[in-house]
Amino acid sequence: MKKISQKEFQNRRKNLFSNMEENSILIVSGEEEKVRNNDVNYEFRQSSDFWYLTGIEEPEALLILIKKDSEKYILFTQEKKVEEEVWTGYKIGVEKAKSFYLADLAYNTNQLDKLSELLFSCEKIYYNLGSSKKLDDLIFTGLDNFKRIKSRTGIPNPLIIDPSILIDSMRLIKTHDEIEVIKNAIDLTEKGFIEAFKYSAPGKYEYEVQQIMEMEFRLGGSKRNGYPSIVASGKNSCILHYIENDQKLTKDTLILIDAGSEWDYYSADITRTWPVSGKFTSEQTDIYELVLEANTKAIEECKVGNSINDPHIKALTILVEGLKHLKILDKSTDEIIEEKLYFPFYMHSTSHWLGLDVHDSGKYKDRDENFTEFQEGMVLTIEPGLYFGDMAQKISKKYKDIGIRIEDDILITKSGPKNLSEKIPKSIKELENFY
Ligand SMILES: [Mn+2]
Repeated sequence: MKKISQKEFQNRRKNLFSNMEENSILIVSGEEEKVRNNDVNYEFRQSSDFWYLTGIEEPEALLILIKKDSEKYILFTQEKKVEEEVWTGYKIGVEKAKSFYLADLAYNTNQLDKLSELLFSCEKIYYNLGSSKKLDDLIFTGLDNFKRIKSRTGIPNPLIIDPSILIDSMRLIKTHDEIEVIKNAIDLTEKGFIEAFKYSAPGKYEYEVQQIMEMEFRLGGSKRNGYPSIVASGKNSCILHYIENDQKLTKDTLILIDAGSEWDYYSADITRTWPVSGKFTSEQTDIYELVLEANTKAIEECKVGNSINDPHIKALTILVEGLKHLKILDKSTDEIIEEKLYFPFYMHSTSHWLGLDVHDSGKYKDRDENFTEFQEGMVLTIEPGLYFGDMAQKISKKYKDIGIRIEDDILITKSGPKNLSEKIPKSIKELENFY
């Protein structure tokens, strides 16, 4: 299955260079190890921005791009020491940083003084203050020194700019290869869901269903999940980020799974809800059909010319009209939306960007509240839901403990929305067929 090539990482750096201003330097730091206890660290995952630009998984590495007269790509990676590699595995080292990862120059992370020299030779520094204590210190010390000599040079401090102003908009538009990789993550997630549909039954535990599903992710080669799986049966389905996953499935209730495998750092994000006993009750059917209609109609709104707000308004309007039809809310649709009377039943938004992060980077609206318009290559989720948990039960008891969300992953194309997760069953008929 496809993975992102070094050629593609190189193209991304080229694009980034072309967006950087002349006489500037850009720094993106890799993730640092976090201690769990004593000499055991938390499982390492590279920072998404650093991965996006390098494809390097080593902790504490640094990427530097300098655009001044020419363009230079510099890497700092951990020093290669045989005595340490025998404990923690092979390091990249300066040779491979150049030969395989295509850096023009490479240093060890214990040579950071090289970076101080480079930093203050540019007018602008793209750096996300606060992203690394070590780099923050280095930059503040440098600024201090710079100020001291200002009385003689007259040169003002370099301007510090958040690099996400450049990187986020690049990550928002997916390339052909990125879309292929996201499809792989979704295909593995589909396999997991199919096994979960088949396995779930009264008497099984949520964690068992989770294991059966995630085994498919792992057997397919996915290293980890894009986020902790939500496996929520019965009233747990009304808790949006329920991850305890330790309850027994009981008959005539629903089970909601929100999960996504990660493939080559890209995440899927799918939700399906189905009946534990294999048959939707009439109350469950009322709510399920409504959420499904909101899901399918909102997907149709994912087209060039619309904005990220259009599918949300569509889904919300359908859900509100449905709640009126079921006699749960009784004001006009406009009033219900204006006064947010739907909130106890639907308290989250319909979409988020999807990519290296499950809630991927990219702007939703600008400071003047203009929503981002869809462009070819954007990938987002459509995930309407209705929840009859504690907030809703103050208004209506009839649908007590029913929580339903249906989530698909959508690619914006010139010819309309492409539902990348359309193969994962979601009609009542298809879901009941697993029993
Ligand atoms: Mn989601």
